Amino acid sequence: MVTINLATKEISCKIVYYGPGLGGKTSNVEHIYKQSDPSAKGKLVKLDTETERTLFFDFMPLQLGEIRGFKTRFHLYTVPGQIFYKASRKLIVRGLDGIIFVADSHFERMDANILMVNDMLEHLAEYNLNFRTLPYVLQLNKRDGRNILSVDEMKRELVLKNEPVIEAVANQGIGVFDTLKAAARLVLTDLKNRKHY
Ligand SMILES: Nc1nc2c(ncn2[C@@H]2O[C@H](COP(=O)(O)OP(=O)(O)OP(=O)(O)O)[C@@H](O)[C@H]2O)c(=O)[nH]1
Ligand SMILES: [Mg+2]
Repeated sequence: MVTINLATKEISCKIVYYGPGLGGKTSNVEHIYKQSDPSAKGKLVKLDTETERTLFFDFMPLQLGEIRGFKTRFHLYTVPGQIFYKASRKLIVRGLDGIIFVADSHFERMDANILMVNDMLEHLAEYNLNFRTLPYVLQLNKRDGRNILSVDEMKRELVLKNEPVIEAVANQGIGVFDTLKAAARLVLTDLKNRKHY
């Protein structure tokens, strides 16, 4: 849920990275963390297992410029992609303003991508969030992999509406900021279009 603080002139939004296990969600946020100016970022909070799989969430607040004199603050979360953390994913979806789906481009991960798309749609429906109007970006990650599907094949399987589709190699930082910018733009446009603001 977008919150607007009139006293501090700040707008805060929540963006969640969703997707299958080991798809590269945490790598996206880590890259953003490393590349962001210290004055613009908060702490990167990570709760993970000994093998660096996200256990509950990764979270980082990030300041991304101003609109009409208001500072825009984005809170970035990643869900744990392992199947059995479904309950944690549901908690993290609560109150979100935008989603970035990080798909794994490997041929053998397509089933896992589709499973997670359905898991995401299920959780959104549980909170009565309308996917049709929700800011949503599809990231095709791991484009450096060997056994990967073509962009067209992936789009055929995974595009759900008219969302921006961005190719990435998250652990090298390729496509990471383009993805975040696309999502931020959609969230801020959505905010402007809402009549009750
Ligand atoms: N080759 C390659 N490896 C990547 C890419 N993106 C991430 N990785 C690696 O894939 C592994 C998993 O990445 P994470 O970012 O931890 O994946 P995750 O989606 O957060 O995984 P969970 O927390 O378990 O859901 C790490 O070893 C990353 O370095 C990529 O584009 N190409
Ligand atoms: Mg993770």
